[in-house]
Amino acid sequence: MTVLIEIKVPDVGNVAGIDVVEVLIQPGDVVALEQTIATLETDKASMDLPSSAAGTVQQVYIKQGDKVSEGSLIATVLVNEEASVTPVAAEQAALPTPVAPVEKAAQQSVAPVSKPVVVAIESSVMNKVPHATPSVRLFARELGVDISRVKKGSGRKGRILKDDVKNFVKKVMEEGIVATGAGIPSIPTIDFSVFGDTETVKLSKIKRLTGQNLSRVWLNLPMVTYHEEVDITEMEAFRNALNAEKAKGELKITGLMFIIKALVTAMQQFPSFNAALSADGEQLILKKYFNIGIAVDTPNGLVVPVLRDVNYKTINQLAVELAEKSEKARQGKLLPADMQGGCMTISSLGGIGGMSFTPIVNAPEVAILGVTRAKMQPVWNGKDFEPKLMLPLDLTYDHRVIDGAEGAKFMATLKYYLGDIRRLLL
Ligand code: CAO
Repeated sequence: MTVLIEIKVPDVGNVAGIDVVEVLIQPGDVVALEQTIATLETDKASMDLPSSAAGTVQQVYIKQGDKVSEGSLIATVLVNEEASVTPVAAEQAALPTPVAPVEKAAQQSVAPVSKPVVVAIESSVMNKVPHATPSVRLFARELGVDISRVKKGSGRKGRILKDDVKNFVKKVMEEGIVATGAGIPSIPTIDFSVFGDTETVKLSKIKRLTGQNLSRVWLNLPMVTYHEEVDITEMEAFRNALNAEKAKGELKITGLMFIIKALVTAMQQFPSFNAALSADGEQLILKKYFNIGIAVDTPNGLVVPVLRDVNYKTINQLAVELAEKSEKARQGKLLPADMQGGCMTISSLGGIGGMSFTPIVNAPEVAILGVTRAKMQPVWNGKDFEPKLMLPLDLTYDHRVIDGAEGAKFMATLKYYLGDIRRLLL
C-alpha cells in the first residue's frame, strides 16, 4: 500500500521567518529516509532538513528565498508503507544541526493513494544530492560555492568536508587565472624548422640569470619612465679641455663620470631614490651610503659592477675604477662582491646611440637612469636658435616609492647640475 506523506518544517524552537537557502529535491526525485531535502538558515545557524520518509517526491512547496516557520509544508512524498519509515521512526530522526537539534519529526498527515509505487533508491539519485554537514554547506555558501559542484567528498561515505570545498575553490581559481590570462600563460612552443633552417644555442648563464631577474622585476614593480633632455654643451667643452691636458695613453674621461657624480648629488637631496622597499611593502629602508651600479655590456651579457662610495671619490678616481671594473666584467672576472651593494644603476647606451629607452629598475633598487647619445640641436633662447649639445636621459622608477612629481623634480635637479657642473662644488 502506498501513502502520501506531507513533510513539514519541524519544531525549530520558536523561530519564524526562516530562510530557505537551498532546495535539493524536485517532483519525481526518489528520496531516502533522512536524506537532506532542503537547507534552512536563521541569522544564527544553518540546518539541513532531512526527509522523514522514503519515497518519490510528488510536489515541492518551497523554493529558494522563501521564508518558512514551524509547520510550513515542504513537500509531499509518495511512500510504499512497508518499505518506508513509520511516523514513530520518523519522529526519532534527528537533524544534524549546530543549533538545538530539531528532534520532533516533521508533522505528517497520511493519505492513502491508489496506485502503488515501488521505492527504489538509485545510487545515481543519491549521488545527485551532495552529502555535507550544515556547517560545511554554510562555509561553501559563504565562499559562493554551489556545493553540488563539489563532486566528491573525502569524508565517510563521500561526505563533503571543508577541505573539499577549499580544494574546489583552489582548483577553480587556478583554472580561472589561466583562462582569463591573469596569471602568466606561457608562450606557445613553435617548430621554427618548418619555416627554414634554425640552430639552437644555449643562453649564457649571465643571460639566463639576468632574464629571470628582469622578469621578476617586470612583474613586481609598477614602473614609470620619465624622459628629459639636458644641455651639456659646457660640460662637454670642459671634458674636452680636460682630456686635451692628458698625456698620450692616459685614461680619458667620458661624460658618464659627470653623470655619476651629479646623480649622487641629486640622490643626497632626494633620499627616497637611495632606498629599498621592505618585503611587505610597508617600510622604506633609507641608505646612507652612495654606491652606483653601471650596466656593462660584455660578450656574455649584461653585468652591473658597483662603484662604491661615489660621494667620496673624484671624477678621475671614478674613471679609473670604472675602466678597471668594466674590463674585468668583459673578461668575466668580476666577483659577486663587485656587483653587490648598489643603490641606483646607470645604463648608458650613449657610446652606441639612441634617443631614449625605458630601462628596467635593478630591484631592490628603486630607480635606474638611462643615458642615450647626446647630439647637437638648435635650442631657442628666446631670441635665436643656438646650437646646443643635448643629452637625453631616461629615469625609470618604482612608482610605489616615487611619485611622478618627485621623479620630475629629481630629473630637474640632475639637469641643474649637469647644465653647469661647477654647481657640484657648492
Ligand atoms: N653621448 C655621446 N657620446 C657618448 C655618450 C653619450 N651619451 N656616452 C658615451 N659617449 C662616447 C664617449 O665619449 C666615447 O667617445 P670618445 O671615445 O670619443 O671619447 C664613446 O662614446 C665610447 O664611450 P664608452 O661607452 O666606452 O664609455 P662610457 O664611459 O660612456 O661607458 C660603459 C662605459 C661601461 C657604460 C660602456 O662601455 C658600456 O658597456 N655601455 C653599454 C651598457 C649597456 O649595455 N647598457 C644596456 C643596459 S640594458 O638596460
